[in-house]
Amino acid sequence: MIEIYYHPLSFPSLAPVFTAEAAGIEYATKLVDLSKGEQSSAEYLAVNPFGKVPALKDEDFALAESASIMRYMARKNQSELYPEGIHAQAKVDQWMDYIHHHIRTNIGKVHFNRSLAPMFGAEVDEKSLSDGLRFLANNFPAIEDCLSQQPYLCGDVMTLADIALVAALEPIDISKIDISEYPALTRWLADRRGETFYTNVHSHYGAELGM
Ligand SMILES: N[C@@H](CCC(=O)N[C@@H](CS)C(=O)NCC(=O)O)C(=O)O
Repeated sequence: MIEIYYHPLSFPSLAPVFTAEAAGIEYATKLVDLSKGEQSSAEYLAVNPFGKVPALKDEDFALAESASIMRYMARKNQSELYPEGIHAQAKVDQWMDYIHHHIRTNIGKVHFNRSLAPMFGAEVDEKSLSDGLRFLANNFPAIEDCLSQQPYLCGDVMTLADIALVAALEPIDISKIDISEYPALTRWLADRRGETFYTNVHSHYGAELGM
């Protein structure tokens, strides 16, 4: 059975977990306790040499990087989440890249400075915080525009791109990132969070740790 090494507060980790749920793939999660530095243990580095979560093990095959893991699982199971065809897959890839570089990275900046730094006594970087908020304001409109015209990022059916976006948006509540000025995105997120691929994992981000 596929094993997904993860931490529940790591939103990159949640993307492959949501993918496995949405694709109906049997999987087990293995907690990597980042607070204890388990990501740097020799045992874990043998699975993910980058020392980060998530990682996947499928028998003897090990893989790092959330987007690569998502594609691997979808391809292996011929899931419609990564529809066949060079153009269809390129569009999914396009949105996954956009979400990774322009949404997830900037949510990470805001989340770190508003939630994680105070939680762990780290220094808040005000410039990084304001950059994150500014870049999000620049990049959310493209998503709003897309979702106001069609039900999912790549058209009429859910794909890996949508799952990547759900995972990227996980910390917005705890880190008070307001998306209410984007009504299509707000509605879309509420709908996705009501689906079993999400509710089978948790009720909300941080629920596993009583947050
Ligand atoms: N590009 C990677 C990012 C993974 C990542 O940054 N994971 C963080 C948790 S969100 C991590 O493991 N940090 C531990 C460390 O850097 O020591 C992916 O998408 O899988």
